[in-house]
Formats: sequence, structure tokens, C-alpha cells
Amino acid sequence: MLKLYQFPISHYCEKARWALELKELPYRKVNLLPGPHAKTAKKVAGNSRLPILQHDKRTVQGSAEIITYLDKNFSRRSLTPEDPVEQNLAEAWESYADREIGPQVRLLSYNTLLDHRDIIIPMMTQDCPWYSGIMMKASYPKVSVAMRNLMKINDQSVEQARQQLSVALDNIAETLGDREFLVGDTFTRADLSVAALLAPLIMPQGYGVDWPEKMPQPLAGQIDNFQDRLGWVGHIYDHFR
Ligand SMILES: N[C@@H](CCC(=O)N[C@@H](CS)C(=O)NCC(=O)O)C(=O)O
Repeated sequence: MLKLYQFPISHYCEKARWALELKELPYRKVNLLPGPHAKTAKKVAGNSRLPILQHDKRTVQGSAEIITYLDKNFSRRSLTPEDPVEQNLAEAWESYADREIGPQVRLLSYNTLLDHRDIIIPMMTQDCPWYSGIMMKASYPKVSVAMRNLMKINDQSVEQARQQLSVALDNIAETLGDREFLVGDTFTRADLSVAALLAPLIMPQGYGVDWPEKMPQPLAGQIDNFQDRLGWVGHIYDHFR
């Protein structure tokens, strides 16, 4: 039995969902509420970060570790290239995306969405127990301040995230050129990671959260400026998710 402790809204959790679903592995989602998640996650895995995968008696924390674990234990539709050079390259792209794309997309998104509780609370509480919305509404003023502090969201960090993302998108476009995949000639964990971590900017079907009809400003404007370099993410979602 595979069990994924996760946030539906989280793009790191999306990496794990995508890998599980691509391999057609039946699994159970345990959706946690930001805040109270910490107690459960620490009990299961030692620290509060999601995603966490449980398989029989084994616990794996972290999206990259989960993909590695799944490829080792369920070889169907491997995401890690066999060739050692390509393997290193795919893992390097994944770790680049985990560092240079994931936190930046999250910071830009929450900078806007935390000011829109009507949008963010349903996304945070999706598929959680029925009372979660009530709990989240009551604790939202504290939760939103805590999240801004935790992610160090301010004008300077927003501008820095925007610039870092722009550099990452240029690197991706340059690496891809006319090719479909970042590494070799098949879909790998490199493509999955980069696309999943950029996904909130294109709100694709299949991600695992109900997106709002449109993103509010200033996020919508920031996304517009990246639009010319996001076509590949949509292509990867259309064909591999
Ligand atoms: N490098 C980690 C990052 C995971 C991560 O940042 N998870 C966030 C959600 S997007 C989280 O659990 N935040 C709550 C916490 O740290 O307590 C991975 O790839 O799994």
C-alpha cells in the first residue's frame, strides 16, 4: 500500500503525484492542512516537509527521494535514465529546478494569493475533512502572516524571485532549442520536475488542485511576462501528465 502525505496545492507534491500516476501505481492521498500538517509530518518522517511517501513500513520524504525510491522499487515507466551520464544530467536538472524554480514560483504565487483568502483557502483545504475550511478561516490571519514570514516574502525577495525565474526560463529554452526533452530523447525526471514546479504559472489540468478561473494581480502580470517561455510546460502536461 502506497500512501502520500501531501498538500494538493504544492508543486513539490505534484512531482510525487505525477511520478506515481505515470507509473500507474494505486496510492492513497493523505491531504494535510498547512499548520496542523507539521505535527503529522514530524510524527511520520521527522520534519514537517511534504511530500512524504509511505510504502509498507518504509517512509520516504522529499520529492526527489520519492522519485528515486519509486524508480528503484517499481521499474515500470522509469523516470531516471539508465545511461550514467544522462542520469547525472537528469538529476542535476531536477536539483536545479528544486532550488531555482520551486521556491521562486511559490514565493511569487503566495505573495499575491495570500491577499486573496477567497481563492487560497479553498485551494489549501481541498479534499481535506469538512471542518478544515472553518478551521482555516478562523486561523487565516495568523497562518498568512506566518507563511509570509516563513517564506520571507517582501518587495525585494519578490523582485529577486522574478529575476531568478527569468534566468531559469532562459536556461531551459536554451537547453531545449528545438528538442522536446531536457535530457536524451525521452521524458525523464528532469522534464517532470521542471514542468511540475513551473505548473502553477500555467494552471494545467491534471495537476491535482482546482485552480481559480484566473490569477489575480500582480501575479497575473508577472506570469504574462513569462508567457512566451512557458509553451513547453503546457506541451509536457498535455502529452505526459
Ligand atoms: N525539497 C523538498 C521541498 C518540499 C517543500 O518545500 N515542501 C513544502 C510545501 S511546497 C512544505 O512542506 N512546507 C511546509 C513545511 O516545511 O513545514 C522536496 O522536494 O520535497
